[in-house]
Amino acid sequence: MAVVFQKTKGLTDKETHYCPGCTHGIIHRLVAEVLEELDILGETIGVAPVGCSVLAYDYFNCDMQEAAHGRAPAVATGIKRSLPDKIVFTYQGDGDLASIGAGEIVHVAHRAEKITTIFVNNAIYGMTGGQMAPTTLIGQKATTAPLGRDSSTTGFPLKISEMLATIQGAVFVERVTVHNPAAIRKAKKAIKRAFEVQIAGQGFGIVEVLSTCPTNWGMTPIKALGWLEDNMIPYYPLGNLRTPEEAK
Ligand SMILES: Cc1ncc(C[n+]2csc(CCOP(=O)(O)OP(=O)(O)O)c2C)c(N)n1
Ligand code: SF4
Repeated sequence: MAVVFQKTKGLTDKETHYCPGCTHGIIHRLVAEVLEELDILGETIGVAPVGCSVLAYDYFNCDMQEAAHGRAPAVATGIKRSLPDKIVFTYQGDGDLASIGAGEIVHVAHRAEKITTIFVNNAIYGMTGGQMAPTTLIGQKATTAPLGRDSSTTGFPLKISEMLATIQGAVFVERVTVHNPAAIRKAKKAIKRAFEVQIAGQGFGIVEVLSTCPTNWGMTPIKALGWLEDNMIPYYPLGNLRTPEEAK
């Protein structure tokens, strides 16, 4: 019988620890499929974050390095500069990248490091139990914002992709989502393009992926997908913000 679908070689056989309905797993699969399709699994080094995806080094079937919270772009910089022929990516949540790691992500773009970042924005600190992140929406409840985020005391959610798109060294910036099959196909295209930009040596690339955290949002997986569509996409519009052609 013809094989019509099989698990990508880009993932190991390890069962993931993610909660039911968490979209981290879908994003892992897309990255892994892209690495396999571009035939770069053997040359790729991923940098795992601190957050729910802290064990990503067990799931991606390529060389992996763990970094301290928020520091993945700095670790990736060292790897890429010492091994320029390798393909280097970071996989980071919004607490990791937009809070403690805000400086690292700005300066990796500022230095135009030739690495790729997969930025998983689920608008909350997942691993540590649902505290407010810089990306938490106004009115969204978190353990540290039990009445919902209030802009008068905590400001407004940070639009990382828009911010990075103002930096010349960030040559590929796109925001995607994985809340339905059509969106997942588009997300994969963006991830592939970001890695192609690195292969062509064109500069820093980032794909922000809107993601769900049913556990800390206090929703069923299905409700969480709808909440993402109704609440996250209006504030974090999807689409490409920068291509290498525009960055010239
Ligand atoms: C230096 C340091 N500060 C704080 C923490 C605690 N910590 C671990 S994970 C995390 C937040 C993770 O949230 P996010 O990056 O959004 O990833 P998610 O778990 O939602 O995927 C925090 C604050 C830590 N491990 N190290
Ligand atoms: S806590 Fe949230 S982000 Fe972490 S695995 Fe569970 S659903 Fe996913």
